[in-house]
Amino acid sequence: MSNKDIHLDLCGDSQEIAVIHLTRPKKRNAINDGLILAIRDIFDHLPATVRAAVISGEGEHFCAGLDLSELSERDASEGILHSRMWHQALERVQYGPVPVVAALHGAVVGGGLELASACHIRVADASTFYALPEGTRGIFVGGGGSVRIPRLIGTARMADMMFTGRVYNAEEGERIGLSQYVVPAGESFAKALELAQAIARNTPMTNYALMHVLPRIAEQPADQGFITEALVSSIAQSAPEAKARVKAFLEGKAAKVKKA
Ligand code: 1HE
Repeated sequence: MSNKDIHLDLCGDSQEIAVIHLTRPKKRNAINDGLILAIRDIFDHLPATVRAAVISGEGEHFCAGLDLSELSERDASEGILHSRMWHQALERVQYGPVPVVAALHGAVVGGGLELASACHIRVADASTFYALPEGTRGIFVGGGGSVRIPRLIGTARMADMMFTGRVYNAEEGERIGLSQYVVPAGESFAKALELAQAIARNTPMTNYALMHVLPRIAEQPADQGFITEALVSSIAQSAPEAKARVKAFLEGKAAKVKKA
């Protein structure tokens, strides 16, 4: 489905990185129905060459959340279907084919934070700020935020953001777990791309396990988590590519871990 509010580029020698730009800067990349469906479709149809993705927003802000101009006419049953449509789309981001790095700047608010939360790594630049204005607008998150955001920052912090309209800046966001990285203003896209390139060099099995198994283990009781971990680690280490990588290290042909 083509949509002028989103753009997909492929980059890297083997077209292994998908770069997905939200291109609706005049409306601060607010997400209307067409755009959420386009996000779903892009992740459903990523070319087979792609090993990692970056998502970013054009203009001064990453994303202003739900397009509020579409909200007023919806009744309760339409609201449920609308929320479920967001869930389906962001499920494709979180549990889609490849890890996704969000390059954040400016406003990451409401549904914009819900989109960022569905990504696997968030890189914020110094201009980034986070908020959940749904609370003060008399509505509630509907794009999976109540499930994903407490897992990043805890229920109490999310409730505070919604009760009081609290806004976190980039540094604070990293400290509480909204992003894993903070970089100077204007540099989040370059850093996100660098991370995506590193991710793309991992074995597909490792990336699959990190995306699809690790979050499930985190939800399991410990005794089930340990057995799931044992199964997955034995599958991963039996892959020929994993054996070749370990052998290369033992022969001094692979990079050592360097002090941070
Ligand atoms: C929008 C939206 C939007 C901007 N829906 N049109 N999200 C919010 O409540 C965030 C609302 N937006 C803002 O607080 C600000 O716009 C920003 C802090 C993001 C940016 O401020 P600024 O000064 O750069 O831009 P602006 O002048 O406020 O907005 C520029 C235009 O974008 C303006 O339209 P124009 O026709 O007057 O030019 C705004 O109306 C429009 N715009 N944000 C519609 N969100 C799955 S449930 C998710 C629940 C939610 O996400 S609730 C929404 C939360």
